[in-house]
Amino acid sequence: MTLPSALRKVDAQPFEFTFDYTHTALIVIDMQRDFIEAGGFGESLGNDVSTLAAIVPVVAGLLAFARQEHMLVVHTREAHLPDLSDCPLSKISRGNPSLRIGDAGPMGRVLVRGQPGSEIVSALQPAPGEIVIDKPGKGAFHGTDLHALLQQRGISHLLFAGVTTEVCVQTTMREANDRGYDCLLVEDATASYFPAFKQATLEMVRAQGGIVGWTAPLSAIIDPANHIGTAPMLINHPPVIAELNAEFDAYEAALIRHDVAALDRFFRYDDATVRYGVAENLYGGEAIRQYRMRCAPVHPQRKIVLRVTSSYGNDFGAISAEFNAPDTDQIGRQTQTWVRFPDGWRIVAAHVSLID
Ligand code: TIU
Repeated sequence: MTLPSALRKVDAQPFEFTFDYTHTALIVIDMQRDFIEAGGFGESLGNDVSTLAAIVPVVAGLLAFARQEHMLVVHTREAHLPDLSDCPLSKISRGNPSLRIGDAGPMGRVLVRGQPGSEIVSALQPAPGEIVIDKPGKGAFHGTDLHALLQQRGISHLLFAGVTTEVCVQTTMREANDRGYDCLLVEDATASYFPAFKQATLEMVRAQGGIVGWTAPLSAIIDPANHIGTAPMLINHPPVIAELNAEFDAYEAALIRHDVAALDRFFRYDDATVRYGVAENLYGGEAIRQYRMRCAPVHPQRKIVLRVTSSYGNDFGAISAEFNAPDTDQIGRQTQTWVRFPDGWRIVAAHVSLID
């Protein structure tokens, strides 16, 4: 697996867009059946949905690129709670649609979470570890924790794809721009029911020196000539340290309550994972799992007395801690090496020992 540590330079409008893909997320807006297939909300508003389906292969190509580069991927869906308590009356009552939000249609209740219409189309299904956000508004920041999720992960740059260009995509891009993100809209990975509105949106986004952001086609983003070197590695970046400490706290809590299933999940299940315990050398995820099932609980008064956490880049860290073990009067030490995988942080090596 290559480490995500390169800068890219994209030939974009109104000028070059530079991004470090360890600090960039792809936001795929509302590629759900309600907008793209017949029988959903888009068609109920009187739209011809066929123009939207055409971008699915391009969005799939962009997703493949983002995954290859280990970028954070966020999918959004415009979908309300079943009781519509998060849907303003103005949104339900606006206009004269053939089906209103919450009505039963050919793809279940229109624009309601969990209904077939709110599913992301099959070719663009989220992969494990990718974030999926159900949003009540047109903008993905309104009424969601998207900003906090991006801040936690040190994200500063966003690539945008999805539908519809001038409604949910543009609204979200403007929200992001006001929150300090550099945003690039991928021209051929977005579509509108009204081609002229798409064109106007591309132009207004990049006008006035990129007043809202940049635009570029997919080909300019995936061009291998874009690589312009290695980004400086962020060491001990506070959001990454906070994530590692939260993982450590959760691991420690699972130890105290002897939650074997939870403890198992913290270790990467892989032959290369190693755990040196106080009295055993365990090589591989299976050996660690077997040990967990037979090991005794830790002393309930066990306390962490010192902890040092370090991180290198967004996806790698080490935690060293001293703990007291009241039953032995000795000082315990443990060191864990953590790596962020698509489904979360996992320990890949650990060492526990006791000294007098
Ligand atoms: N109607 C329309 O163009 N769009 C929406 O209602 N939602 C999104 O754009 N996702």
